[in-house]
Amino acid sequence: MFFNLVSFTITTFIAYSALKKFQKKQQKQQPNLNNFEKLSTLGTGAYGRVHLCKYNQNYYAMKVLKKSKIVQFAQVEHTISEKNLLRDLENPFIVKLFWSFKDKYNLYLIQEYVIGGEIFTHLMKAQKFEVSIARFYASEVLLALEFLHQNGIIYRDLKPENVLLDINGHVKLIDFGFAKRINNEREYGYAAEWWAFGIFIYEILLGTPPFCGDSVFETYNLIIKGSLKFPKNFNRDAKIIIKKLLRVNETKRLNNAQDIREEKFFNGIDWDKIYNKEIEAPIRPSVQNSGDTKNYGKYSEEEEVLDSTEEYNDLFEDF
Ligand code: ISQ
Repeated sequence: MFFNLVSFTITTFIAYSALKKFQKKQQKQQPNLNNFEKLSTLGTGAYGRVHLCKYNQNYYAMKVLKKSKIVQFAQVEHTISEKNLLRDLENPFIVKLFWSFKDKYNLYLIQEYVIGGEIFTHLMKAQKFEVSIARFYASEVLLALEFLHQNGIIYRDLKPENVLLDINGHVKLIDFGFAKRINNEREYGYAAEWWAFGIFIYEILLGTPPFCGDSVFETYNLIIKGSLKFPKNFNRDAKIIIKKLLRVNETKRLNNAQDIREEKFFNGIDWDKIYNKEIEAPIRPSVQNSGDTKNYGKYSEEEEVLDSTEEYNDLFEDF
């Protein structure tokens, strides 16, 4: 009788411990598609959509990439690289990737939901930003690019549409489909990145990009001519830094973060405070709750067309 009781107690204890261990493991395990409640569309692109979604009372941005489209546009390498890069990166100004998974039709990237929308939207509303506002955004973007370059990565897609604002108005870079790992220090891509940074500063100060032709060909010609136009009363320090960043000859171009930080345009910037988000942002996005989508455009919620691509399955093994 006594032994029975002991054995019962031990068995119960073991079973209970096993159950607790299982529950803990379950909690730790990565969620799957069924765990996410898909809400409205935040954006659309050639390869798929980004949806607001909810999991465990929290909101996320779910980027859904159609395998068939990725194959059609020869973007298999880019999407796998986007996932791997984002998974490895941690920086205050870069969107966080929480989980990724795939099914028969799609690839899924579950990223933090950046509630303030694109800086582009705020720029269009304001038409252009004052120098002090542009300087703030340029400072945060510079730190993001500097971090990427220090990690041997070139972003290659800087534009106001890819810079989002968080709840407090600080920037978050999204979309790492074009980003590239570099193994050569003296790589030409860094100079091209800082060129894009010059375009970014120009665009947020004036509301339009500096080189804009009626066709790609015309735009290209304007770029290689490098003839820049500034309005009469344009800020002097801004003009100087933009000119240095947009020099056609990349060997003469301002092309490293340290030198750029030291330009007069950034005079007075406390870089540690910028990094720690201790400088109050100039625009605080207006939101009603943590799942508010008012800072994003409206999209029709189309029924998904499922075009199975099982034949491509091995292409996405590394995703
Ligand atoms: C995060 N929040 C909102 C929109 C997004 C779009 C793409 C990637 C991440 C995002």
